[in-house]
Amino acid sequence: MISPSSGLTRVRRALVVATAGLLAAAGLVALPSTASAASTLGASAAERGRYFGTAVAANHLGEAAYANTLNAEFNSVTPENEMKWDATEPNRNSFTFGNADQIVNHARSRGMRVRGHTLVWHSQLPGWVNSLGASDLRAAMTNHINQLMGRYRGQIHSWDVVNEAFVDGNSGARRSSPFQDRLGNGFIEEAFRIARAADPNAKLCYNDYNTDGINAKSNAVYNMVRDFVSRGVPIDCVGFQSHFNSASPVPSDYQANLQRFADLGLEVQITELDIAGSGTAQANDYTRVVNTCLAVSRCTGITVWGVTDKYSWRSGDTPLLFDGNYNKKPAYTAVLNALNNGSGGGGGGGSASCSVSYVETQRWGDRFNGQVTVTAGSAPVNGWTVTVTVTSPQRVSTTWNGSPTWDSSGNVMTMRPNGNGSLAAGGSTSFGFTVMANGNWTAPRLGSCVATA
Ligand code: 9MR
Repeated sequence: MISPSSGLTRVRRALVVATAGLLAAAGLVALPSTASAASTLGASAAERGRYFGTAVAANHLGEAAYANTLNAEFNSVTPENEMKWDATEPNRNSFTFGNADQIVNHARSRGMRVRGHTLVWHSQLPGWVNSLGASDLRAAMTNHINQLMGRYRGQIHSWDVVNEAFVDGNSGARRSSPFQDRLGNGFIEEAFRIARAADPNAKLCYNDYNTDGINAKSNAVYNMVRDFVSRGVPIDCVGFQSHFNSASPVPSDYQANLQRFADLGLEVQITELDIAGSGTAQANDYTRVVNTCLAVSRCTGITVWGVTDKYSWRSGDTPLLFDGNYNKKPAYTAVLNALNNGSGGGGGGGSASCSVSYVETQRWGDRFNGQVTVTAGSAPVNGWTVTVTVTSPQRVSTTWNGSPTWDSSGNVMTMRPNGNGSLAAGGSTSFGFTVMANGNWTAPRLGSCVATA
């Protein structure tokens, strides 16, 4: 869903670009020959139509080096803790907005945008919320969303309406919380409906971690948001926190995962990025993340979870772009280069692209065969990923010329090459499958083709 304000922003941006082009043609301004002119994260991201943000803590804003780095480099901020329930409503219907106001004012007076984080979350909940029965809890959740979103109405570009509602692991199950346990599965949908009315111009996001690659948890989120989209439940975006370390590295199917959510018509945002480590390895991982967002046209921005290693929530680690003395790390340079389309190393993205087409090749009384052709763009590709979604109660009974994995519903097949997936520029390959119709003859839906260089 696209809010009127973002539509206007886009039109305005297009006009600015067109005007600059005319002036340049008339020799009135010098336009950079590439997008590499910008020298800060925010400005470089803006040239790619995206924001580059950071989590901010109000109690550090008085530190000159912190504020200077923030002000120079970033064009979006997320209050790290100041908008959470325990910070804003420590006692029922008694709201404290001082620290959140400080961050919002700091950001907006300097032209930075603000992400709201977070309205409904199992963590950092004051004790009184835990002791409410269902109808009181529903009233409290409604009031909390209305108060928070109402105070900052029109000032927040995206809100994390619900945060981390699914468990880790293979079950795809919901996490126990007062909301889940007392209001049931419908609490997420209820929260989004309340949020839409409270600030119709904010993008409404579901946000979670360990959902960055294709796995049981991200499949569960995918199924939920696809259902929301199909039933008109108001949702605009999905946040991928992207807290990475050696146990949870940048996934190889990161882009394919973001793309499948984008293919639902939703924005995707990288919301809490940090990557444990240092030096070149860390820089290369950051490059991959930036290239992933740049390769997904609906990926509208990246937020790192802190300005400096000095204050990272991962104490003892160095997961951010500025070191403890606010020096730019190799990871910083890698991010800036990637945003400026330089060669940041680490691969991913690049100019490799592919497209897909579908044809039904045969039909019987109870089933049909489908064939998907994958065609490389103007550069060679080394691999590709395509999602194929069938409509329940259809079932895919067999596949050929590809290596499939399935989501927990059994409706979404993620197909990758069987062995060597390289294609020459313009080259193509096909895979096929049989769909048991079970009375439903709807054609399968294809996600975008995602290529690796
Ligand atoms: O960075 C936040 C840290 O200062 C808090 O102590 C912690 C409390 O739960 O929350 C951290 O931020 C989390 C974010 O709100 C949601 N996703 C995971 C983040 C890191 O734990």
